[in-house]
Amino acid sequence: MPTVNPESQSRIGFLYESGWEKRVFTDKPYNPKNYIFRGFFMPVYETMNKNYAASAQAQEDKKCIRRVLKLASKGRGSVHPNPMVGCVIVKNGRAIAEGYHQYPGGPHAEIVALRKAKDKNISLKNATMYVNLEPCCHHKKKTPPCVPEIIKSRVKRVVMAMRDPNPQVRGKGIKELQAAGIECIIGMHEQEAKELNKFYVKWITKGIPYVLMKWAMSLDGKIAARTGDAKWISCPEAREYVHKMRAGVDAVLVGIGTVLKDNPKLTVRLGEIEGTVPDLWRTNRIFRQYKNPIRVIIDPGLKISPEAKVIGPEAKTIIFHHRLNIKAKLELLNNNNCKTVYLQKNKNGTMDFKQIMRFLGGQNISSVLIEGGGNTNARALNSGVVDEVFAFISPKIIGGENAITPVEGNGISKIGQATRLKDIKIEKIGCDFLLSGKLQRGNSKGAGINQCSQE
Ligand code: AOF
Ligand code: ZN
Repeated sequence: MPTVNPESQSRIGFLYESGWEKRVFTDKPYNPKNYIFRGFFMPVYETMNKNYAASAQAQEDKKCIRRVLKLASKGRGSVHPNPMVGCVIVKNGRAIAEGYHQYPGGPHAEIVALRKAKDKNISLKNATMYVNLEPCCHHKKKTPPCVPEIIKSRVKRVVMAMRDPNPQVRGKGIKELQAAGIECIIGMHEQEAKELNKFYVKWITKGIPYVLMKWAMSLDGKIAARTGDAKWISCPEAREYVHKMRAGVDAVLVGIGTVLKDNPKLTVRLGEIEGTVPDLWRTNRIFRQYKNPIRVIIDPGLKISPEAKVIGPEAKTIIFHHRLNIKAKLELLNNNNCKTVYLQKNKNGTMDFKQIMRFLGGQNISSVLIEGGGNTNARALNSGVVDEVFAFISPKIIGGENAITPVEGNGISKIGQATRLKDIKIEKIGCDFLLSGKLQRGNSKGAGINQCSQE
């Protein structure tokens, strides 16, 4: 299996450098108001003064939070829709226990670390707990809340990167810790923490998944030759990168056009490797490092064949359609690891991506990778559901006015109306380039691409 440079995964799997210092370590005279984070109702500035910022303690805290973020990221692809959370407990300058949240329903990172410390019989009096997300305090969920256990452990401080945006927590965990006399420091490496858990943050606050869109094109902007042949525009390393992206999301979405043309499987094919993630899917007794995403097909006319490779035991498939009176076919599909979902067409005569995303969010799907053809991509962009675009660019020239491009439809009439990306990154992946960026909000609808045909 070819290896992928871990550095090249920064957008999907690794960290950005901190913006935290800029906000907290200022040269301005100390003013408590500067240290109250916007919208937060509790003063957390006691420890955010200049003395703290310049202290060896602050440097130590930052280092530990960086370790916590790394630990947390080990849960990528297996904890969703839960957040990735890591925890380190430090006493007298020594890390005595650490852990991370491994799978939904499993113990939270704090509990894993607390249990390890307990096994070692170490008193946590005067210890500091580091965690990238505010500890949970709510009930009516799979596991008991962490805050009471943290209070019982008698740690002195809890340093965290960000508040939990879950409306059931959002500051209440901190409040309970502070009420028990535990010092809380909030906002350390906050930007990285939010980036790490961007799927969770969007899903838990908006109820819809974070949407990535990926395409692979030639230097002249074609995703296939005029005959439809597309195997392979991108190099093996770039294709492997896409499999890693699939392994990191909850669902992969394509239109029926792609299914009929390419008959893809849309599974993760990185080999079954003995890994650290338990066999959540109970497919066999071998530990799998990667899970397959749910496959989502937009198929208005329900043209899909039950023999298609996107249907089968390897992964679940959700098919959105608007056909009535086809009971036999629906039964056949539904008995084959599929869920068929009837959706009304919208006023443009196409399926409403917003509705699709709301449905998927309701199924606990917190991230979707769109690997559509040009029409699916156009409609998804036009509906404003896309958060981030990944364009693999291969140094090949295909040519041909009938060779399709990554975003079809009518397009815009004025360049000023173009959909823009921000936070651009360019990476070299094998012999291809990957240009990725987030969609600028308020400008995410490419005008005119709504009139493309249904794929
Ligand atoms: C933490 N540490 O490791 C995680 C947290 O269903 P449950 O019991 O796993 O609870 C999920 C919720 O708990 C999730 O929505 C988020 O608010 C919090 N996740 N919190 O302190 C962790 N995974
Ligand atoms: Zn918890």
